[in-house]
Amino acid sequence: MRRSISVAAVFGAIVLTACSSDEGGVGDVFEGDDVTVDMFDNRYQYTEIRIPVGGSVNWLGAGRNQHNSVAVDGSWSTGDEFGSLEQLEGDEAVITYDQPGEYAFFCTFHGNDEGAGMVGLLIVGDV
Ligand SMILES: [Cu+2]
Repeated sequence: MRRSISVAAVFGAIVLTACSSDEGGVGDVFEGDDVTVDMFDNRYQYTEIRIPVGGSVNWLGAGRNQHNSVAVDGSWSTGDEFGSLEQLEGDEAVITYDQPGEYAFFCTFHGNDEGAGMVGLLIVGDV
């Protein structure tokens, strides 16, 4: 193991070790062009999502509770796309991301903008 491993990588490894499940445990990473992210009760299917510039994410309600996904920096929100911050099971909000960047995101019902609870990180492009 490299000595220069980042704190984030160590944290991710710990989470992956602690929680492995068949349908995407906490800490799972997705990398690809377009992705559907289930918003479970009360966590995201992936907590790290990597897409290219122009890639899209389908934020899909997949729980009994209402969920959403909002960028900490305010640059995007499923509420803007869906018309409501209350997505129930089967409700979709497809957002295409044209601006490269690292976007921390959270569910306004079950997480917060300080990284607690139902949160994740979206990385668009090579940043
Ligand atoms: Cu939620």
